[in-house]
Amino acid sequence: MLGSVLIANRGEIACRVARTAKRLGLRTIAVYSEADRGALHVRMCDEAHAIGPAPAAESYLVGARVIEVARKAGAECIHPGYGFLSENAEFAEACAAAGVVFVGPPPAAIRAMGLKDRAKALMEKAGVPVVPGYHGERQEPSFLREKAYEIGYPVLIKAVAGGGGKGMRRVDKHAEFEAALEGAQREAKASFGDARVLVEKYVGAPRHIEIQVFADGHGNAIHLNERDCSLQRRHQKVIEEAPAPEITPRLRARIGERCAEACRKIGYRGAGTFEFLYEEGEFYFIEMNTRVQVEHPVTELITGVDIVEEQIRVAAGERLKYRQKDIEIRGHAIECRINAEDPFSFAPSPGRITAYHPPGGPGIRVDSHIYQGYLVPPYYDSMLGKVIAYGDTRDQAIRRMRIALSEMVVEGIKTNIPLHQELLADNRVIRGGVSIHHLERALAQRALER
Ligand code: MV4
Repeated sequence: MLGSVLIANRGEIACRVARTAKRLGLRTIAVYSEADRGALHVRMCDEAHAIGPAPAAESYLVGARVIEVARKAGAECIHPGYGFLSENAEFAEACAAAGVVFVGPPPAAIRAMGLKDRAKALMEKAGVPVVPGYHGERQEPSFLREKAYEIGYPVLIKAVAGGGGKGMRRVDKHAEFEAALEGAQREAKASFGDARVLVEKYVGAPRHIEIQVFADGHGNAIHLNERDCSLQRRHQKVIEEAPAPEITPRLRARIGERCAEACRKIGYRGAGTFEFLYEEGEFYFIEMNTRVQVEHPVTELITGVDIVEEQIRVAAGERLKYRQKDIEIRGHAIECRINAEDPFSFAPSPGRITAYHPPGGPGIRVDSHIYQGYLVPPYYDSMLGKVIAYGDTRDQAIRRMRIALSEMVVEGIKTNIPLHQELLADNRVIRGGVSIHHLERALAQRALER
């Protein structure tokens, strides 16, 4: 087993990784920017090293700096958390070159999955259902336009290197295709330095359902069931839950096994997530994430698996502790992301936290890095942490969450707690199974009613 870990991240995920690493007996090594001198992850770890100025581009994103600290501190591995360096294949390679284990998949897998066309082609070959469309090499406008016609409108043009909706254009009419293609290519080139696109059938009102997988590189690959992450705004998830409402055990086993089999076929290792659009009983693969995700706790609560522990174990070359038959679903879990932002305008709200009281009690988990007196810096994303509620049933998890949100005190800054309370009072959210458009539609409706 590994003896020490450098955690190349900040905030709640750095604290989350530190907890499991300590329990496994690893020496924990934090890195921090100038803005994070007083951060909780710095206090929680056995030692901490400064890596540069507040902007992430000058600190948390500087791979060479992180590796230099890892070498000096004698870190045996680097856990990248999510964001920052977590899906950077060059960084994973640089770790290997420096003799430090990267806690994540092989660089080739990160690279392959970072390109949507390659990911789709690999998954299609492995028997995972993908969104119908064209994801080949050819990029001539007339050819792609012909493909769009064959696929049938509406279609969606997506940047091959894209993410988070950038370089994405919906096209409703054949006459509008070429202008939309130009726009998508321009945006893709500017954002990713890669103008290539793919064309897909536009799925009208799907849910976002993702499957958590794990592979150990010894031929064992399992799925840890699904999460429903449909409640999102501008590609930022707001509430996630597991299992997904209405998914039957049969459907779950079928899609889960396809994902696990795909992992075996591509020689995947580590934690991963297959993202799907789900509509009318059908799953359509859109992309794969090769990191631990923000919403991993809902999966942990329903399966009892510590996802970070398995990540570290697999990185150390060990076998997974679990076989597929060991993975069960017990109860239901729901997660609210608590952000420092105005609950109406969504403007970020950095500043000093003057009072803090976290919720608690049976079935409540809080993954956060904030404390009374903490100064929320303006440099990073606005997430302060997550409240996760667990119950025997979905209804009980939601009840516990409502009470938890009402108990929670965060003063001095604005938070989105009122938004969560509003959503958990919405009958369609309570019923479950809303589409990816629900939150933005509900917000538009709210704006009209004010
Ligand atoms: C789609 C889609 C509809 N049809 N693909 C958005 C960003 C990227 N991750 C994939 N996205 C979508 N791809 C087809 N063929 C709708 C979305 C989409 C979306 C997907 C998941 C979660 C939230 C979303 C919000 C808007 C659009």
